[in-house]
Amino acid sequence: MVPNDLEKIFGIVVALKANYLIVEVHLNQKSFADPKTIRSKDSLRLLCTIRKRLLYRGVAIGVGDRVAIEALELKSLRAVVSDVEPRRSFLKRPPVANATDVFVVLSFEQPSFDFDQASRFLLTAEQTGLSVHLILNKSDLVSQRQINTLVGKTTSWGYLPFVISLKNNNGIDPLLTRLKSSNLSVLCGPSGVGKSSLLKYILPDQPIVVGNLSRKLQKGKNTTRHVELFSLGKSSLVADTPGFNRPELQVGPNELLTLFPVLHSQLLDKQCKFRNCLHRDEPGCVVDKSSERYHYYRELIDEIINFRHPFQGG
Ligand SMILES: Nc1nc2c(ncn2[C@@H]2O[C@H](COP(=O)(O)OP(=O)(O)OP(=O)(O)O)[C@@H](O)[C@H]2O)c(=O)[nH]1
Ligand SMILES: [Mg+2]
Ligand SMILES: [Zn+2]
Repeated sequence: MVPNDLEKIFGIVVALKANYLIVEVHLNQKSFADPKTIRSKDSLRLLCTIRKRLLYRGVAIGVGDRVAIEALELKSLRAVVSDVEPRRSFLKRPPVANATDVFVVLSFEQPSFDFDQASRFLLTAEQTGLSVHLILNKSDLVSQRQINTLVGKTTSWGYLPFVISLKNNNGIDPLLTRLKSSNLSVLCGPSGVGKSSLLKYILPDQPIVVGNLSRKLQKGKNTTRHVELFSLGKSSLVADTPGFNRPELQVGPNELLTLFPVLHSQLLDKQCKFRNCLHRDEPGCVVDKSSERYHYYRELIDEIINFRHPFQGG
């Protein structure tokens, strides 16, 4: 950013609205002229336009970006974004800049857990290089035995899931602790699994809309339409995002194994004979073919090699 950073007011873009950015600023900044009227609040949300200079430069600004603002009008809560910091990460779908953690949210039922879909979400999440976590919601709709079976399975994939029920207030505390220890968490998953319900539960005063399920299919109705960030205390943000069913994964054959944590960890202390081993039937391959997820890896790698189009999502 340009010099004189200490005198600038910084904020985070928390949502996009038509041609405006909604920027949240914390009021404890040195440069903030803190008038009496707003002293009771920790932060403000401002409706911002973007300096033409930035638009001409073609700078992309989206949810999660850290920006500098000027021309602040406290009465109307308006300001102008004058600069943007370089991004540390960018998640393409859902689009979020500077995310640190991806929480894949799925439900046991309504909509029911689908292994192929779960894998697609986890693999695309792994591709971001961010920390990946799994939340299984609606435990109130299944038996303890069904919970144990699914938890056993996903644990063997390398994901010890947060099992929760928002209806019965179950399992939420450890999840909340984890969310609060991350800088910027993104909740992603299919429509109707309870992403917005989770945020509404944690932040009951926020205007978060929870949807109904379609009666026939027990699936979500795409209630959340835009990405929006919410503050969890001082230094944690969580993104609610629109649900979608089939993430698109574009991955080269040599990268695929790195997206399977348990298979990939087998290569930490040993090596396959050939450096370009794709872990199919090559001699001297050290990947354990009896591992829980190997068959899924095998299907995908065969598809990639044969068609070069593993997933076409929508
Ligand atoms: N039985 C049960 N229902 C739940 C639970 N959590 C959420 N729901 C219901 O699931 C439905 C969908 O919840 P939402 O929070 O809107 O789902 P979403 O993931 O945000 O969906 P989109 O915004 O469409 O992506 C609502 O009817 C909730 O009441 C739960 O723990 N148990
Ligand atoms: Mg939602
Ligand atoms: Zn190998």
